[in-house]
Amino acid sequence: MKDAIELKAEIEKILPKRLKGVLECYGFNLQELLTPLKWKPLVLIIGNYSSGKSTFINEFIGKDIQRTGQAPTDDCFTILTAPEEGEGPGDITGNTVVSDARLPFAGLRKFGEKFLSHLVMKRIESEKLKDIAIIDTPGMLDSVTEQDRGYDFLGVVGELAKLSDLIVLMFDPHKAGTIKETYKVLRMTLPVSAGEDRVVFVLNRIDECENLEDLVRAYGTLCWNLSQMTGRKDIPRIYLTYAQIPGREIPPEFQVWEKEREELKKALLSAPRMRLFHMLQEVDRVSRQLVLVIRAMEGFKEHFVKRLKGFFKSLAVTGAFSFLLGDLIMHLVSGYPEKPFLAHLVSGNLSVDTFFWPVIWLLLTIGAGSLYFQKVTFPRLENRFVSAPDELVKLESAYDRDLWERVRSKVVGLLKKEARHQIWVRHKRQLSKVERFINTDLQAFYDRVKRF
Ligand SMILES: Nc1nc2c(ncn2[C@@H]2O[C@H](COP(=O)(O)OP(=O)(O)O)[C@@H](O)[C@H]2O)c(=O)[nH]1
Ligand SMILES: [Mg+2]
Repeated sequence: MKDAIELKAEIEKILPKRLKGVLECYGFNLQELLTPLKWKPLVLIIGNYSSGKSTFINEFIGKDIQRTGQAPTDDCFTILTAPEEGEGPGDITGNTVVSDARLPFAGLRKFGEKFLSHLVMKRIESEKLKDIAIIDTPGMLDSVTEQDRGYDFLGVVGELAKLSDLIVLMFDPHKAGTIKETYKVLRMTLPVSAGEDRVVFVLNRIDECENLEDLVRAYGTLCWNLSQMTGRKDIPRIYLTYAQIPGREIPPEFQVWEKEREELKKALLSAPRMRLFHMLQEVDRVSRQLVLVIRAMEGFKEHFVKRLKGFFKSLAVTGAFSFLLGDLIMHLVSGYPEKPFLAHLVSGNLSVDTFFWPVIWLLLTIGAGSLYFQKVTFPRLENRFVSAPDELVKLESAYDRDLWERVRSKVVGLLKKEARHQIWVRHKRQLSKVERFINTDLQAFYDRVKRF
């Protein structure tokens, strides 16, 4: 944990030093990047109602804190943690939680008062909760009743998942796989690179299976449902667990799984280490998003330069024409001036005065041309890429394509707001700054975390 705190401090110091200017240049917010890294490592526990989430948490802490029961007993999101130094135990309301600048939960405010009245933080004296916080969640119900909650339940889960370092997804044999929606939210909010390593799957309450045959069937169903949801061909590890309920005999053939419960608890304690990876992945992801935005802006600049060159070429041609022929046309239309420039040129009779009209025509052409470029050509270019930003970058990997999805709107926003400014930015220099950061600083951090 000490290493984690040190490393975090270093990242927080080096990020602004290396990237602040670049981030700001492209509309990224450094603070936004640092928020998920605030405070303690977080463990989020989600799953069906009465799959045994609260029972497991109580067992982990060693105290009966959370209410448990067969019916959907608890409809609150509860953040459980030990009090900070100088603070006592007690409950803190949702409103206070989202207002506390030391905590990373400010982003939850947007889900409204109704949600905030279902958010609480419980400060409990517990050694286990010193270095981590656990979030207990109300169970998922079926989708019809989901709407009755009065707030965007899945939105909240997604927001919390983004902040969490470890996500425990708990099922029970009766409802193995009814949380497809949740899984979709998880996939959408978690960084691609986080992969599944941040998600732990648990099939709980296995003691309620009649016999081994029944258990194998439940396990098979869950695997099937998971593969449907994840699209993965391999099966992730699924912890098979049960709680020791007083007065309930565990059939001997199930006792081989007893140790899985302990392993799951150990996995929770690995959250601080996961936090380090999470932190680096987060920084990694944003840096790579930044790279894509810079490449898009460089792409835009290149298109602009190409247009500009074309513009200069045609300006040179029309300029030469109007220089030579402008006053000739005037002469043909109105008889004035008496002797056009071309006639002077042919007779070799040139003086400063003979250049008056050609220069006027040349300046007029340049003026009109620039105006056209500014008012017509440039906005057209801008509009073209606002409606087709994908043409700005070539995406080589699936990872890049996924990142691009998340920054596309940012690119469009930049084009709409400050396309003219972006033309003057030296993107290549900015790009090499970010790439240097990814390849040296970030790599060094990764190497260190791997050694922990
Ligand atoms: N048989 C059995 N019952 C369990 C197990 N875990 C929890 N329960 C019971 O299931 C009910 C729901 O548990 P709870 O922890 O409230 O579920 P939650 O809604 O997911 O928080 C309670 O009555 C628990 O006693 C288990 O592993 N085996
Ligand atoms: Mg509960």
